[in-house]
Amino acid sequence: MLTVYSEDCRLHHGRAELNEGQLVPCFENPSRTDIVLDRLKAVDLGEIVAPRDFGVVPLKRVHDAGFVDFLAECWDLWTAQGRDWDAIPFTFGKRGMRDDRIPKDIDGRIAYYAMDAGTPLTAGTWKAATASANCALTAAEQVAGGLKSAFAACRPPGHHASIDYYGGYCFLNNAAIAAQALRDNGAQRVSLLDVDYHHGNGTQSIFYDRADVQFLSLHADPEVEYPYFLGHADETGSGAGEGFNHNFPLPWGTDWERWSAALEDACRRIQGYRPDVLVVSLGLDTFEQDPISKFTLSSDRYPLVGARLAALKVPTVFVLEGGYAVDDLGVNAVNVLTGFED
Ligand code: SP5
Ligand code: ZN
Repeated sequence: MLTVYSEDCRLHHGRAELNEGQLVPCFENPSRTDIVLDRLKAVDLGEIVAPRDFGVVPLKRVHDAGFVDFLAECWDLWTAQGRDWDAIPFTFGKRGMRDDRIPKDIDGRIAYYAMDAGTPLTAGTWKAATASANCALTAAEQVAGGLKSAFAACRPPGHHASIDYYGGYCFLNNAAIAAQALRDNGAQRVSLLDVDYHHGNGTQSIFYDRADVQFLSLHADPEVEYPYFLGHADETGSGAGEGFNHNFPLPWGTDWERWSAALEDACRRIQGYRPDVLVVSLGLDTFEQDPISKFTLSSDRYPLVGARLAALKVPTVFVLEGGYAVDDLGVNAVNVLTGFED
């Protein structure tokens, strides 16, 4: 399988995130894709190519233009205040406040555009986030051009980033950007399956009122897990998009038996939709040893995930999302891909 990766993805490197009341080293760091790349090379999965630069136009097809411009200039505005630590919000707009007004001050603007205090923005974030989106766009372009599948080894990840906010370690929604580009290049229907442990709130929001992109997500129940405010089963789409959004919230401790039953359900819905192309938001934080997650999938299950997706017989773009058990992330990600190819 073709892999798309850029060394620029390493340039986003937050120092710390707020976790359980403490600033701790970021779970989402450059070693994640290093280990994925090492494993890809070890099993000789296929060619690894650098992405092409698509510019900002495809980013603004799914994201608000002011939001994209803010991500590009945030670090300069932050450092202009004499700061040299990561940019992190310390407040957020809440119910009943004027949450649609964009403040002038940099701390106010970060409060407006960020969804959490776990996603530091650093000197290299814009370069890394655009490189990450370009990886997804390049993989999508290759699949649109006739490849059966391709893997975008993206970081930072993307599925929590919505139309006009970032968070959950995500800045630009790589999978959504790829899905929109596939639509713009001739695909009539795109299915976007999100198997990350966390609900893909950003992706859901981007396509919620549309019938041309079907969104399906298997994730920990938002009653008990981040992102808390989206991902319930009764979120089925709105307007023209009614019936094209499918959430499968699952309890803490979900094992392979329960998880794979939900995957089967999702796959049947994909089959019924008859997509021209499938985009998979490939999070590996469902793994039993993941440090921030509570599902119990073991490494030997991931080839079965790939095999089930291959049985759909739809051209497939894999986009890397979460997964923080760094030592095993390479094996688990590549297990899905080899399971798909076998
Ligand atoms: C792409 C992706 O997987 N993003 C995940 C972002 C999760 N950020 C919040 C992590 C919180 C960890 N603390 C767990 C406390 C549970 N009560
Ligand atoms: Zn996740």
